[in-house]
Amino acid sequence: MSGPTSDLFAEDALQQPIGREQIGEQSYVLRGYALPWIERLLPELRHVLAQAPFRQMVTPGGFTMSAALTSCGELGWTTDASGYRYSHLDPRSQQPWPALPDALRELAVQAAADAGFADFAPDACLINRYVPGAKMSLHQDKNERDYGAPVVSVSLGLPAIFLFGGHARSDKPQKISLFHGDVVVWGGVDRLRFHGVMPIKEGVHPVMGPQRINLTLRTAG
Ligand code: MD3
Ligand code: FE
Repeated sequence: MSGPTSDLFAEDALQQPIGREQIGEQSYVLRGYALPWIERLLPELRHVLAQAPFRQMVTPGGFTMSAALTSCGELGWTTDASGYRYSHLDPRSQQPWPALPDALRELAVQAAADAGFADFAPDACLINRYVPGAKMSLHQDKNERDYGAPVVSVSLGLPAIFLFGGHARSDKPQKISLFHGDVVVWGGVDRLRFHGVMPIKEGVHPVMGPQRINLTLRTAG
């Protein structure tokens, strides 16, 4: 058989729908998954950023992070001298974080379901902005209450090389390229794996300009 039906699967033996790449036991890259949502997402993102602008945070160890960040949703992620944590108020404005936008929530819930995680209920979205040269060192995400819930990320703008390590910091990470519109879902046994982002290369994205923005949705509370 030929045509669109047989083309649904990139590799018959693996039974992977085209555009879905398994990168861990319970982790998938959904290539271009966010592209049909982009026209709704970008105005939502602009609205969030007007209320809660990007800021560079200082880690408890005294280092200024090269990625600038902000949040939306019930809980936002912050760091200062006393540690990393989620909070209901933006420390900059002393106001609640902007609400989690509708299209962003729908996209994340559908992506999670397509990757095998039904009933994802995100309450936090961390937004990272990387200019060329910015990176994120290898780390684990351990501030969320329930590791049973997956993490869904949406990549926008300049490409990145994502580092996907193991459960020990010393495990050699795999390198995975992420492009504008890619969505990644991590969960289950992969939820506590070390991960990071290599320094972003110089460039100008036709839609997003000279930056990469990553939206990470989680169940934090
Ligand atoms: C993999 N952000 O915000 S995607 C982070 O591209 C973060 O901005 C990166 O790591 C970025 O914490 C990577 C998000 C991500 C989040 C949680 C994970 C990847 C993960 C948990 C386990 C494995
Ligand atoms: Fe992380």
